[in-house]
Amino acid sequence: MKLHCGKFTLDLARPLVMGIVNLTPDSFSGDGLADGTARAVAHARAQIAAGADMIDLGAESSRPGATPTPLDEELRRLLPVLEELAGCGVPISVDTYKPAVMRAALVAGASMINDIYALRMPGAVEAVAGSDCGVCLMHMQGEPLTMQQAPAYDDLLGEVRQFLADRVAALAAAGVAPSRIVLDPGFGFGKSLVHNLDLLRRLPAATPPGLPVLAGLSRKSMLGQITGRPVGERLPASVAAALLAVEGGARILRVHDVAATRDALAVWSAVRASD
Ligand code: 8Y7
Repeated sequence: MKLHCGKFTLDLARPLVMGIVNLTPDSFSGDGLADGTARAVAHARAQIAAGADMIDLGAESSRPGATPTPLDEELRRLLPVLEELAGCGVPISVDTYKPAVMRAALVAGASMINDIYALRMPGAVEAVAGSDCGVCLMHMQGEPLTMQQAPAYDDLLGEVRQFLADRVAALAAAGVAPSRIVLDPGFGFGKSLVHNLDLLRRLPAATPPGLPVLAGLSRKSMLGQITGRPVGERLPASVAAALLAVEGGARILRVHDVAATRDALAVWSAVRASD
């Protein structure tokens, strides 16, 4: 399986690692890098040196309870970092749901758009359709401000899968090739602990077949609920969750801790590669 993102073609024969670079001042995982372009660029380069196959830049917080970031502020945080990283040799993904940010990011050299709203904002599909960027479509119930208040499903796996299938159809109708699309069940986005565990246990049933799956579990509160540990002490739990996602078929892992995740994947590959 291959994923086309701009000028890059990613081979998903082995699971890939996407390193998270947060440009927000209020990142829940304690890695916010606002107002520090040089620090953010250095952080991204260190992740690439540690084996990140791609980088995800986010300048608007999407943590539970977060309030929206104004467009000009998001661009002010994002563009200087993106411009410096655009030639770094790996695809740069931009985590945004605003069509104007998508367009500016693609001009500035982004190869992928990672949208927690799965391109549901008016104009978002059009913003990516005219380019050849990769697209990550994520499931979310509700919106960040309120999504964790009372998440509820009649049929969790069926609803997540149908939502993603509908979004793929909307992109296909706009001319976006399936080879550009990766799907994400959206761990923690309008989900209780039980929902998150069900998704991880039954990952293949949560996504329509045939397209690659990205999983974002790194340092998330579900891991805090399980281990009782604060966000800064969730590395072992994050690595365990990442491996479980790979066992469930995930092909891209969105993580804060690239080196540790790569080591875990090396062990996984050594055992599974000869299957
Ligand atoms: C995810 C994500 C976040 C995720 C995708 C965090 C932006 C919260 N989580 N994007 N973004 N998947 N595709 O814990 O799970 O990093 S923000």
